[in-house]
Amino acid sequence: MLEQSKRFALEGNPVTAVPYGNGHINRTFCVTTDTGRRYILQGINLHVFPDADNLMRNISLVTEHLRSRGASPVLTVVPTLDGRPYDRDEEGRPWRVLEFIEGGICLERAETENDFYQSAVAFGRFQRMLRDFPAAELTETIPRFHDTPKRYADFRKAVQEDRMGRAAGVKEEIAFALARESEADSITAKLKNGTLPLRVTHNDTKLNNVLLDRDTGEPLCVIDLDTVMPGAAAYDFGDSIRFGANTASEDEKDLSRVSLSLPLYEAYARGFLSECGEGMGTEELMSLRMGAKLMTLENGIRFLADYLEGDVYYSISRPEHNLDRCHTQFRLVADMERKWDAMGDILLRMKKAGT
Ligand code: ADP
Ligand code: GN1
Ligand code: MG
Repeated sequence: MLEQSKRFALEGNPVTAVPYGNGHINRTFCVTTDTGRRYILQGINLHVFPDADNLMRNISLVTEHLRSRGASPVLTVVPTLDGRPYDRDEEGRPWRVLEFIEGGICLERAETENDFYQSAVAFGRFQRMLRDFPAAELTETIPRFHDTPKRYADFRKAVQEDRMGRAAGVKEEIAFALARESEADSITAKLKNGTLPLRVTHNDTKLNNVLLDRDTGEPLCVIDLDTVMPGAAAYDFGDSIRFGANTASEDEKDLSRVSLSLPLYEAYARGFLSECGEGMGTEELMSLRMGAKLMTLENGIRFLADYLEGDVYYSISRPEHNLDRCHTQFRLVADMERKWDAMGDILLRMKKAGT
């Protein structure tokens, strides 16, 4: 990895490169140079992002826009020694370097309600700042990323092919998913017929994709911009809830610990709407609740499909890791169904209070 980092225009000579963070997609390292400067070195997952040129072009367009709107710090790409946005190794894998954003903390779980509130402010602000971004300029890095009906079609195919012979062991999980398929187009249909506005969204708003200021706890920077694309506000709201308002981790084995925390849900809604709630009509506001359910369901079927396909998409660190992840998502969906009215009331209360 050290050799790889030497091909970039770093300040100083790289002396260490250690695996870093908990992303499921890219291979991430923290590189330190002899001047003490730190950088993030990432091997881009070619299976997930086959078009590195357009991926890096999106990031540069989005970060330029954020900068022009006063965001600081903003994710910054460090060019190669010959001025390109990324490098390719002998096997053709693309590598990029980002400036390490110092002074931030990156959480895997919300330690306090305020942490989660602040992450909501960060993602809400991100979405607001991109309101006037010319969406047509962006390439869809992963086409139909949050098109839940398409995710269902992929899931059905994985079940049918049953490449690893695992389907017989997960009949209940498959039945759970299929029983909810009729809801899959709740957001996509409304985007298509114009009932919901198309916005530029982050699309992967896990808590560990935002940095909070280590001293003040306030938003520092939204990171992991690989999936910034046109989408619905509900996608960003929903994905944050699925990950951060779960009382357990995404891969918790003890399912009795998994539930939706309504206080965390409420804190997130407050933070998110304080930044991007202005001008949001009731239809879009109420779609946030459906976003929470659909993003959780969608991730559940994606994890299950990957388990059936032999764990080819997400990094795993144990044999049934994807199945464990699927279980937490489905358990959370079931809990949301129980708390459905309360989830709606919280949003309506906020509208009344003019948050
Ligand atoms: P993945 O797509 O695999 O999730 P990320 O871009 O989210 O990759 O990076 C993985 C982790 O690396 C993040 O969760 C965060 O902890 C850390 N990270 C990424 N970029 C930066 C950065 N510019 N500064 C500091 N930490 C970063
Ligand atoms: C992946 O890249 P990372 O780890 O932040 C995935 C998301 C999933 C998430 C589940 C490009 O996010 O869509 O929701 O794992 N990213 C991509 O934890 O597929
Ligand atoms: Mg990430």
